[in-house]
Amino acid sequence: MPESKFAEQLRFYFIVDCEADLSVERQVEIALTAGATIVQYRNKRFSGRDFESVEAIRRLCAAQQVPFIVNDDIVLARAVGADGIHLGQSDEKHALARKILGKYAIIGVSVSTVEELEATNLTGCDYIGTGPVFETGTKPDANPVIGLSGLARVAERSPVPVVAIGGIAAQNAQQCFSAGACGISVISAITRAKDPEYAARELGRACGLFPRTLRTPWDDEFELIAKAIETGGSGSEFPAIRIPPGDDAALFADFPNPVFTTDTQREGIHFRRRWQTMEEIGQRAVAITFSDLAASYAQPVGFFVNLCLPPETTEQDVIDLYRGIGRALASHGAGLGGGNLSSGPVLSLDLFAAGSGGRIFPLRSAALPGDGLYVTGPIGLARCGLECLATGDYAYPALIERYKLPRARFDAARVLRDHDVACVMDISDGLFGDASHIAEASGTTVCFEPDHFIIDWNLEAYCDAYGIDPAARMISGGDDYELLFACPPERFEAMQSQLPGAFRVGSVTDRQERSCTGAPGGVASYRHGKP
Ligand code: TZP
Ligand code: MG
Repeated sequence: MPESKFAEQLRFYFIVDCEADLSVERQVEIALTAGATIVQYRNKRFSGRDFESVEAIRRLCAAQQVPFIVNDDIVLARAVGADGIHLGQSDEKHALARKILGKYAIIGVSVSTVEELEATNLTGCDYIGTGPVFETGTKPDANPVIGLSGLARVAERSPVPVVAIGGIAAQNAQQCFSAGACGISVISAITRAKDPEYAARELGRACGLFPRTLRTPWDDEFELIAKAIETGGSGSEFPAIRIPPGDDAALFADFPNPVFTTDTQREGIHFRRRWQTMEEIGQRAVAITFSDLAASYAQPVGFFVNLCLPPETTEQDVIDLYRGIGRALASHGAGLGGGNLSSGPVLSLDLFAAGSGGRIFPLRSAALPGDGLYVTGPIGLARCGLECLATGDYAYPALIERYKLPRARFDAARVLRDHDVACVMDISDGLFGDASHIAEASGTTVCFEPDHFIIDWNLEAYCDAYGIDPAARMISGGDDYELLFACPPERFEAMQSQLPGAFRVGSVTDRQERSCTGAPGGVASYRHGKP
């Protein structure tokens, strides 16, 4: 199995010890400081009283962007917002865990021997924990010791990365890696050591990792807002904003045809912090909000952001986020009008943008039977990029880039506007869903024509590798933020040379029974609230 980014995250797998003298929070601090790459909460006697400490550990891990796994208890994992779950052989709960924790949760399963490996259905499982490799006093009911040879046999046959467990310490860690383990998992080597900090540091070194300085949360809200605004650009250099952030409201200069739009980005639903830097999250937030302005033929003028920050957010995080926002705003000649900070359970951004509209305001309802349906560029890529980030497959950087940093298509919008295209929207949820909006609003039916699709070669390579139908992915995958528009075919021909990358995706007909036809079977778009 190729060494993926995900396999690297398994390198130093620390499991807490609820029976040790040291508090579990302190254990996790020590392990993270030493470079631990993943942390598991394991408590065979869990009660509600422990919940706060589980939350504290999750926050510690989140602040370092280290995945946090809960052992065995799917409900606890869900309640605390863990990144994944580790299940034993006897649990047989993989499918249930996937259903409850969602498709991006990390799922690990204990597998001791080759016989067990062959008897276990690992579909949907991301890694296995294999051991005990050496004698351990930590798990009284552990299976017999399998030794390095047993580990090597499992590692050789396992379709997923293997984490070695049981009696592992700095002295024997390298032997486990040589036997084929992607990671080593430890409890007592740290929690029962005479000097836990030293033991953890040695383990980190044996894993080839560097110690890290733990990031600490922010404490002075007003100072932070001031710094963040300074980083993001105060807006004062933009002529449209006469009084920039700092007062109760921003004063804008008059601008023609005011257009306003709003959007939301929430961690766990729209993005995951461990996939993106804060700067990228900020840049993406601006791009997707401005994409609605582009689809409305409006030029961006101002941007507002209300941030909800979970306790693990650091001052540097907020500054980085504003740097991303500022960079994206500057590239569009727009300024920050203001915003707000509050605390909350997950990182969330409520976004608002003001723009100056053009001579026409395109509508979803303006599609007419006889029109062709077109997109301004490649679609389906962002969804694949999102999957790459979730699985740690870094072989498709163009797809990942597309998800992380979409572009609002003002350039294409200008061409469409100059040719009086009256029906435009941006593709956020996916072609199927967004074309359905056009069909519903205009009282027409959209018929997809996969034969006309231009398949991007990055998408094709990914779909080939994963056995996906590229046309189906182009119809269902969202987050590309290309523009979708309807117009007579002659009009498209007249502007095609100015829209490199644009292509036909379907036709508009009189209303039939359904909004959309011609999609490969079972294809639909992402819909919030729908499984
Ligand atoms: N599963 C197999 S061995 C083991 C578990 C949970 C205990 C590992 O603990 P230690 O202290 O690292 O040997
Ligand atoms: Mg939109």
